[in-house]
Amino acid sequence: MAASARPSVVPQKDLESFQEHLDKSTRILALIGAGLSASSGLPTFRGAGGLWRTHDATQLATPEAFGRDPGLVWQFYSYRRHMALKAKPNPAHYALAELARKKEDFITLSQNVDGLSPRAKHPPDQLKLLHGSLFDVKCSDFFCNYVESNNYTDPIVPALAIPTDESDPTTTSALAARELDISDINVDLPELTFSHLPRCPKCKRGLLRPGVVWFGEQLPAKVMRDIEEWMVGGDKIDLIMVIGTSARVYPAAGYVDAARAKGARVAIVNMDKNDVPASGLYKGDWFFEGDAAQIMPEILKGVIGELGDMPDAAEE
Ligand code: BV8
Repeated sequence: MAASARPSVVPQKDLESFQEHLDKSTRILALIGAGLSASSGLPTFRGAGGLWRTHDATQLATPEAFGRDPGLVWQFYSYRRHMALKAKPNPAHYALAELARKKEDFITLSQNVDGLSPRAKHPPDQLKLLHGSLFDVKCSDFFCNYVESNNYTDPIVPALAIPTDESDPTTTSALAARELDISDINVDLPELTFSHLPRCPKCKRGLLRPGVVWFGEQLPAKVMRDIEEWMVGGDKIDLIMVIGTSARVYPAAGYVDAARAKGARVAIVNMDKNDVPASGLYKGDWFFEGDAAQIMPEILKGVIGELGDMPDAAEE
C-alpha cells in the first residue's frame, strides 16, 4: 500500500504540533533503545520478562558473569549476533538516518548494539553507540589492549554454531535442517570450556569478549566526550525524541533531563503508554503510542518526505 494511502497512526493534533516544532528545530537529539529494533524481529531486554533461557539478561551482561561462565555468556552473545545478522533495519532506522541527512545538528544516542542503525546507513558522525556493538570484540585480559571492529564471523568459533534439528524427518539435508532456538530452555546447550572459545590473536592468553559495555563498566570515553561537546556546543536544544526505550539504564537515560535542562521539548515513541522516563511527562511533551517502525516515518515525514521502499539485504 503506497505510504500516502497508509492510515495515520498518530493523533492529527499531536502530529501537526510536533511537525511544526520539528520543522523549526535545529538542535535535535534522539535516544533509542531495543524497542526501535523490535519490529526487525529482535527481542527487547524487557521482552520475555528480561530473561534469556533462565538467565536475567542484565545479569549475563556483566564482567562477573563472563568471569564465572564465559561459555554461557558467549552462547548468549553469539545468539544475539546471529539474530542481528539475520534481522534487517526497519523504517524507523531509515527514517532517523534520513533525518540526520536533512538536519545536520541532529545526533542519535543509541543504546542498541545490534548494528541495525549503521546498516540503515545512519551517518556515522551523527550516531553515537553508547553501549558498543555485538560485532566488535576485544581481549578480556587486563594487560592486553587488542580490539577488533566489524567482526561479522557467525559463529565466531565452531563451538558456538546454532544447533540444528537433525531429527526432523522432513529435512532433506543437514543444510536444510531447522535451526533450534537456543533461547528456548528446552533446547540443550553444550557445556563450553576455554578451549572452545575465541582466543585473543595478539596476546594468545586472554579470551576475546564481545565489544559491548557491560553493567558496571564505563561507557566509551570518546563517545562520551563527543556527546558532551555536542551538548555544550549550542546555547539550547530544541527537541529530544525518546524512542523504544524504557529509559532505565544510566547514564544513557540521564540525557532526557540533560536535554530538558537546555530547553528541549520531549517526544516519546513507545509501544507502552506507561513507559515514560523517570522524570515523567511535562506539559508540551508528546507521547506517540505504538510501533516505532510505523510512527517514525510518519512523524518525520514533514522533513524527510516519504521513505521509499526498504532496500532488500543485497542493496544494504
Ligand atoms: C556505569 C550493552 C559506571 C550490553 C547495556 C544511576 C542510577 C541507577 C543505576 C546506575 C546509575 N548509574 C549507573 C548505574 C548502574 C547501571 C544502571 O543503569 N543500572 C540500571 C539497571 C538501574 N549502569 C551501568 O552499569 C553503566 N555503567 O554506570 O559505569 C562506572 C563508573 C566508573 C567506573 C566504572 C563504572 C553501563 C550501562 C550499560 C550496560 N549495557 N547494553 C548488552 O546489550 O548486552 S544496557 C542495555 O539495557 C541496553 O543497551 C539498554 O541500555 C538497556 C535496555 O533498555 P532498552 O533498550 O530501553 O530496552 P527495554 O527492553 O528495557 O525497553 C524496551 C522499550 O521499548 C520498552 O519501553 C517497550 O515498551 C518499548 N517497545 C517495545 N516494542 C516497541 C517499543 N517501542 C516502540 N516500538 C516498538 N515496536
